[in-house]
Amino acid sequence: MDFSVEYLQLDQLRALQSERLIRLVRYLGDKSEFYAGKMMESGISPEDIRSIDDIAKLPITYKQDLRDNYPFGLCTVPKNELQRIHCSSGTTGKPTVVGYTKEDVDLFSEVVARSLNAAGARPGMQLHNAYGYGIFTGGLGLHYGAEKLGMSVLPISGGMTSRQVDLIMDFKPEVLCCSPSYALTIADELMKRGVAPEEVSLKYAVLGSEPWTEIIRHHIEERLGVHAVNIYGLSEIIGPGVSVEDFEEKGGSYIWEDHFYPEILDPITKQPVPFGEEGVLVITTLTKKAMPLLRYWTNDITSLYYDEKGKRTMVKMKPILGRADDMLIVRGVNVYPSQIEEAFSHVPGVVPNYYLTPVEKEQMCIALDIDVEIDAGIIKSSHLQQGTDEYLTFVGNFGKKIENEIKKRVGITTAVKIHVQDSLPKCEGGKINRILKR
Ligand code: DLL
Repeated sequence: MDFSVEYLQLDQLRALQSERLIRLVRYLGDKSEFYAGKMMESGISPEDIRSIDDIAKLPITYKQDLRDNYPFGLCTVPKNELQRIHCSSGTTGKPTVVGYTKEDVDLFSEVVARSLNAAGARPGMQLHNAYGYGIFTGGLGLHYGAEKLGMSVLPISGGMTSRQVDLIMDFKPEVLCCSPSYALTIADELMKRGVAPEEVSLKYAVLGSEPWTEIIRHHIEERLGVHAVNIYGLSEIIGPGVSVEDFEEKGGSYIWEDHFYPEILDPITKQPVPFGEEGVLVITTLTKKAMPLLRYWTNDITSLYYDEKGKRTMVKMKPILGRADDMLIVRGVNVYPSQIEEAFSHVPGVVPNYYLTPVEKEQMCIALDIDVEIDAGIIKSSHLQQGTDEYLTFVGNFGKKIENEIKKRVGITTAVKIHVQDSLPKCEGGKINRILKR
C-alpha cells in the first residue's frame, strides 16, 4: 500500500481538500435533492464554494436529517448501485442508515488499512477481530481494512469470552480489535487463567467505538503486553477509520483529512471555535459517493491540534471527552463519564470497571453514586476478611479517597461504593453504557 498522502505538505493537502470539496458540492447540487434544497435555503450556490476555506458557508447536517430521510433519502445513487448498507448503533428510534457504493467500500478499507498500519499492524500479521459483525460497522470495517493491508483475519465477533481467549492462546494473533471495555474483559479472563502478559502473543490492540482514558490504556497495556491504540469513527461518516493514534505517539489521533475534513463548532452558537479550543466535531466527507455528508454534526466533544513532533502532517484530535448527549449536569457542573474515569487514575488500586448512577431530586441531578472496583491484590495484601468491620473501614477510606479526588478534579459530590475486582458486570462485547438509571 502507498501511505504517502499521510505525509503531504500542508499546502498540498489544502489544495487537494479544496479540489475535492468543490467537486463534492457540485455533485450534491446535481444529485441530492436534500442538499440542493438546503443550499438554496442558506442562499448559496455550489459556485460559491471555491476552496476549503469556504466550508463554513455550507449548511450543517444533523442526525435528525438522516432520520427524516429514512431509509435512503440521502443517497445520491440508485439503490441498485449500493454494495453495502450499515446502520448506526443508536438504541432509540429508527436507526440511521448508510449506503456504500463499491468505491465507498474501497475507501472504507483504505482508511482502515491506514489506521491499522499507524497502530502498528503490518502485512502478514493476524488480527483477532472481536468487533461485532452485522449492521454495526466495526466488524466488517476492520475486517476489510485488515485484508487490504495484507493481514489474516479471524472474524470472531464479540462475546463468548472464554472461547475468545482459547483462540488467542492457540492461534497466537499479533493484533486485537474490540471496544476498550471488552479488551479489559479479555484481559481479566487471561489473568483468571494465570496467563502472564509475556505469554500472550498480542502486540497491538486497536480499540474504539466508545470513550476511554489513560487508566484503561494502562490496564490493557500492562495486562496484555500490547500497545493499546485509539481508533475513532462513526457510521454516518464511514465507520471506524476516521482517525487513529500512531502506536509510537499516542495521546491524540490523526484524522485522515484528505477524506474527512474536520471542524470544531461551538455547541450553542454552531460557529467555528478558535483553532485548538474544545467543541463539537463536525465532519465533511470529501470523497464518498453513495451518501456524502456536508458538515455532519457528530455530537462528539474534542479539540484539534498539530503535533510538531508527530510523523505525519495531518491534524490530530484529542480523545473524545464524550458525546454531548452523555453529559451529566450535577448541581450545575457539566460532567462527562470520561472525566470521572480520568480522576480514578489518580488513586492507585482503582480498577476502571465502573458505573455511574445520577441521584435526582425534583428532576435535577444533585449527586452521583459510583460503583467501582478495587484491585483484588490490594485486598489480599491487606489480609482483611471481607465483611469484617476492619474491612469495611478499609474500603470506606478507599472510597473517600476517590470521592476527594473527584471533588478536587471535577468539582462534584459523589458517593463511591467499592467492589472487589471482578464483581461488577463486565462488558460482554460491544459498547458499554456506564450511566445507569435508578
Ligand atoms: O462506533 C464505529 C467504530 C467501530 C469506531 C469500531 C471505532 C471502532 P457508531 O456505532 O456509529 O460507529 O458510533 C459512533 O461512537 O460518534 C462516538 O460517540 C463513539 N466513538 C466511536 N469511536 C470512539 C472513540 C462506531 N475512539 C459513535 N472514542 C461516535 C470515543 C468513540 N468515542
